[in-house]
Amino acid sequence: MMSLNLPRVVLFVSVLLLSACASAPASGLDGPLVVSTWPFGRFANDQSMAALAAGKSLIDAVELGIRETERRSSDGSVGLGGRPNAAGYPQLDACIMDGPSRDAGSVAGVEGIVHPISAARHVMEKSKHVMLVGEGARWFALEHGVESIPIEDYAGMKDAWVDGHRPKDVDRDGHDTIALLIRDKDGHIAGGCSTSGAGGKLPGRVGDSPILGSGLYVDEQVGAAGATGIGENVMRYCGSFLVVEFMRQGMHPQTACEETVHRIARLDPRGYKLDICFVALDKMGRYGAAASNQRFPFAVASNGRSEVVHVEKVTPR
Ligand code: SD4
Repeated sequence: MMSLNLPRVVLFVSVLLLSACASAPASGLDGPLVVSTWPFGRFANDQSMAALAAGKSLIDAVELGIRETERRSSDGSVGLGGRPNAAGYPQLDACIMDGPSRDAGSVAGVEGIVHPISAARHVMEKSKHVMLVGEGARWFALEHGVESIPIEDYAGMKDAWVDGHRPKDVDRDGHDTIALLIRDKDGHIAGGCSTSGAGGKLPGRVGDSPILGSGLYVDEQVGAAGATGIGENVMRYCGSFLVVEFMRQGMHPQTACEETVHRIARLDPRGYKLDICFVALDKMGRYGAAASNQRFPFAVASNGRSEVVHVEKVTPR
C-alpha cells in the first residue's frame, strides 16, 4: 500500500496555492474600478459607481460620471463654468469611447452646450461620424435635445476681441479637464473626457481632450488612458494611445504612464517642462498615473472605497 509522505504533500499544496496567487493580477482589483483626473474627479467617480451599482450600462456610467463634473462647473473646472477662451467665452471639447463596441464620439469647440459629454455620446450613437466641431456640433447637440444656453453674445465678444478690445486678465492657470476611465466587474473598458480647454486659448483652438488617442484612448483588450495638462504637449505625441500601447507590451499602468512622460520629455525641446499628466487602468483592474513636473492628485473608486490619491512628478532621467 502506498504511504502518504506528509511533508511532500504539504509542499505540493503550498506550491499550488502560491502559483494560484502569482497568476492573480498583481494588486489588481476584482470589482468595478473608476479612475479620473484631479480631486474633482471623485464626485464623478461616485456617480459612475452608483450608476454601475444601479445596473446601468458601462457607457451610461461614463456619461453620468462626467455630467456630474460638468454640472459642478461653477467650481471653475469643466463645462460652461470652466476657463473662458481669449475672447472671454467658453468653447468646450469632449469625447467618449466604448471598449466593447469599439465606438467613439467627439465634439470640439462647441459653444453653449451644458453637457458636451452627452453631445459626444449622441455623435457616437446617432450619427455616422466620430467627430463634430463648432457650429455643426452645437446644431447636432440641439437637434438631439442636449441642454443648452443662448450664445448670441459670443459673436460680439469675438468681434470685440478681434478688434483689439481684449480682456486683460486671461487665466492660464487652473485645471479644467476630467478624463474618466472605467473597468466594470466583467473587465469591460470605457472612458470619456470633457474640458473647457486651456484658459485663454485662441477662439477655435482645439486641445488634446476630444482627440481620440491624445486626451483619451480605450482599448477593450488592454485598458484605457486619459490625459490632462497642456494639450499641445500631449497631442503631438498621441499620449494616451502611447500609454495603452505600453500596457499592451505588458507594463503596469503606473509604469506605462511614467514611460510615456519620459518618452515625450526625451523627444520634446521642453524636456520635462511639459505640464502634462496621465491616468490609466488596465483590464486586470490595476491603475496608475504620472505627471511631468508637478504633484498630480487623481481620484480612484472601487467597491467600498472612493478617494483622492496622488503621484509626485516623475524623476527626470
Ligand atoms: C487642453 N488638456 O485643452 C486640456 C486642458 C487641461 O488641465 O487638461 N487642463 O489642453
